[in-house]
Amino acid sequence: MTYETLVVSQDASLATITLNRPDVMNAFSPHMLTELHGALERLESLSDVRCIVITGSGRGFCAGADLSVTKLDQDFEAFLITYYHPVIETIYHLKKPVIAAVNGVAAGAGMSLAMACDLRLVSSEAVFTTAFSRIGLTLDAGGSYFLAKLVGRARAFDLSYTSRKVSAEEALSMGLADYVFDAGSFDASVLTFVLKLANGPSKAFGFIKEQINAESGNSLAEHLKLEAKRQDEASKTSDFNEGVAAFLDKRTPDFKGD
Ligand code: T3D
Repeated sequence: MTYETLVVSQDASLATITLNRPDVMNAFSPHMLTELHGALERLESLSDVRCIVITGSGRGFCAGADLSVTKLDQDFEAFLITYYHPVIETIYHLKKPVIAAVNGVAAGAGMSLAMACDLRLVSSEAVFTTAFSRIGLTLDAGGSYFLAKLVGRARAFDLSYTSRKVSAEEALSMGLADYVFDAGSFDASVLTFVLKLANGPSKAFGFIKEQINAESGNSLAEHLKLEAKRQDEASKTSDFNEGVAAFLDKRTPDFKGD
């Protein structure tokens, strides 16, 4: 499958989506958003894909909306619902780890995309900026939903009101980044990390994602019920048997994802 605005590759159980409009720091065009949604849905449907990485080509991760093509008089509500929401909701509900490898600047809806992912592995040279308020906009594409959860309410106000640039180290200190890897060996560090997820107990990972996402909307009683149900399902997987056998044999488990 080929794309005009993305490079999508698969190596065994690991799939990588590279946003590929480097001249504009991988800013979103409607076409790129449509392609990104299509690629995510396709990778979701492939049972041999067990982890998805989203990254950017060139020196940026994603600079948000491509301001050279954004129509200032467009119906923004309809536009966001049509092009952005399917991407963000697919990442959020996709029952596989979806990891942002933030290789460079993440701005506006590009930062929202990174925040919608399960984890952010960040290059030491990357920078985050909400950017929206600098051009008179509010947050979108899940930006305000995820930002407040990740960094807390006061920092979310700070980063959104000021649109100031946040370095990788500061992002790490406030929970916006989960790991910072040296820019010179970023790709290799990301690969080492994500291979563990791509070769992990994939059904359990899917349940973990569902449970962590459901936590804020559930009562404790509802959540305990969900955990018990999913634990029963996890206990019936081959990977559970393999995990226990490996523990007793004092060896590394060889999870197959089923
Ligand atoms: O229509 C819709 O999609 C509605 C939804 C809107 C949601 C949004 O995302 S609104 C927010 C849009 N994004 C921004 O406002 C960010 C704008 N860009 C910047 O603030 C800066 O460029 C960056 C902080 C991202 C990077 O700064 P820097 O100094 O590292 O690079 P630069 O020189 O500014 O940019 C490099 C090139 O990328 C440059 O092109 P050139 O001069 O080399 O030909 C620049 O124009 C281009 N570029 C960067 N961001 C965008 C962009 N071109 C189009 N759209 C961009 N967002």
